[in-house]
Amino acid sequence: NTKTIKSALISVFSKEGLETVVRKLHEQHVTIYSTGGTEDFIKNLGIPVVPVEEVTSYPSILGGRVKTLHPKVFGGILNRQDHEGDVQQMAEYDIPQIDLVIVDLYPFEKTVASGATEADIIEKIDIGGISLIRAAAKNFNDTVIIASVEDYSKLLELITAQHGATTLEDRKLLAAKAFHVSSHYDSAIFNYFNTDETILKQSVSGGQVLRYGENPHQKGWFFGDFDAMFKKLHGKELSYNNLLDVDAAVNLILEFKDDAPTFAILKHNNACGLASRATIKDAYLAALAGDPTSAFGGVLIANTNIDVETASEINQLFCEVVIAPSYDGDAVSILSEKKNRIILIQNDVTLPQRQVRTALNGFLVQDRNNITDNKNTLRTVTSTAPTARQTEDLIFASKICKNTKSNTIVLAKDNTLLASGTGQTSRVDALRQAIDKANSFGFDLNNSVMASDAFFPFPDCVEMAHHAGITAVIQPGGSIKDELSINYCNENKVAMVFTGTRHFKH
Ligand code: 93A
Repeated sequence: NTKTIKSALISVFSKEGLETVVRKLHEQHVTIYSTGGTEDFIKNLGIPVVPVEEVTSYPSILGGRVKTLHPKVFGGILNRQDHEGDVQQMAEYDIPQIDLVIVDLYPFEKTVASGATEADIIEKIDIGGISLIRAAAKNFNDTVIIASVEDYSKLLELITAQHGATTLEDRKLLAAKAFHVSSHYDSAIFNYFNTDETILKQSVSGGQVLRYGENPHQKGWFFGDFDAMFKKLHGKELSYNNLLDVDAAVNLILEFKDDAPTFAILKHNNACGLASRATIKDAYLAALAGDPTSAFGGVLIANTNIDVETASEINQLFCEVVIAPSYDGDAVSILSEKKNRIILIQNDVTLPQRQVRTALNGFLVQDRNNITDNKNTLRTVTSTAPTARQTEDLIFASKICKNTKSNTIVLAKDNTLLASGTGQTSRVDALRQAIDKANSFGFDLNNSVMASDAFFPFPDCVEMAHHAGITAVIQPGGSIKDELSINYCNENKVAMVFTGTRHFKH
């Protein structure tokens, strides 16, 4: 499917690099058609050129807005040479064949950037040029398209080394580059026009418009089916940040689905209080005691029914959202006295198995972290093994750790979150934060346990933990220096277990 270039239509805004191209085309006896300024430029080189007006029998009209937009031009570019009807019509309407199209578009972006007036900017929206590019690229089976000065070198190579012969592969590649140019060009025009809110809204159609995004000056949308997972029993619409917190809360509480009554309080997507107890009221009170300061304005979630007594306790606190799988009727009435939102979570709630977030000019997709550490997957690596009580707390702490921003350290005892270090740039800082917090809320860290989302590259964390009274540690393991932490634990009778599973949450 090799074709030889015998004719070319050249219409370029920038004449840079054009002289070499035109001289080479002339050497190969290529017939050149051209528009106004480009035609003058070629004529001045002493190279024969056919004005496009001669082809169309029309002058350039409307101040240049219509110069190439004509069936004789587009017919010459779009005709299929192996199509009988096309060949016949080419002859019937006396349309000249155009094998090569070279275009350099009006500089729209540069004009916008220069601070030109709107009238000047609009005049720089190229219509004919973009159509020439798209037509030639569409018909890559027969036509060669050069839509950018950057492709001149490729063209020169084809004219020189191959005497104007091109393969289907050459033409298709140039077509792809041409559509890249045209799509970028149209995006730039869209961005210029897209200052009006109604157009912007349309650009994310299908989403539920939220009051605003993370902050009041940011717009926000939610794409999803909230009602498939929850029933809102009371309160105003959920905000962007509420939805993020509800997501974090549901992910966290699902870890305790089959456990004793468990209550969690979250702030900024992290648990600031969490406890399992014989009753949900006790679990709530223990969770609240974990960090009563942070609990203010938090998102609350229970793994079981919220009864009247618990509702009365919750009402002492200002919170944003309360979530539970069920409520006593009177509990809803009590909670409804406040402005908070009350949400009923469906029993068989399932979360998507793939997670999506934006990154750079695209987005990232990953599987959900479906691994929950359990007794059977733990490997004791120290001479001291954790007791049954410690093992329960280690698993408890690990489940919170998995649902907390990295780097994180979680300290727990007796099914109670004592404190955590969240979203720190170093694990030592996370531990220091956790110890300080636990101390400030009056917790005794003796015989407490520590969970880490990732391995310890140095023994500094276990040293600090031991000095604070911590006696058992859960971590993935896998550092080349694991031995240093293990040795330290052995010397100080601290039990340590490896899970083999890292739980980063970035
Ligand atoms: O105003 S246009 O959209 N109308 C047209 O029919 C047309 N045909 C080519 N602009 C048009 N062009 C553009 O003119 C080309 O994309 C190129 O940027 C420029 C070349 O004009 P000249 O050859 O007169 O310098």
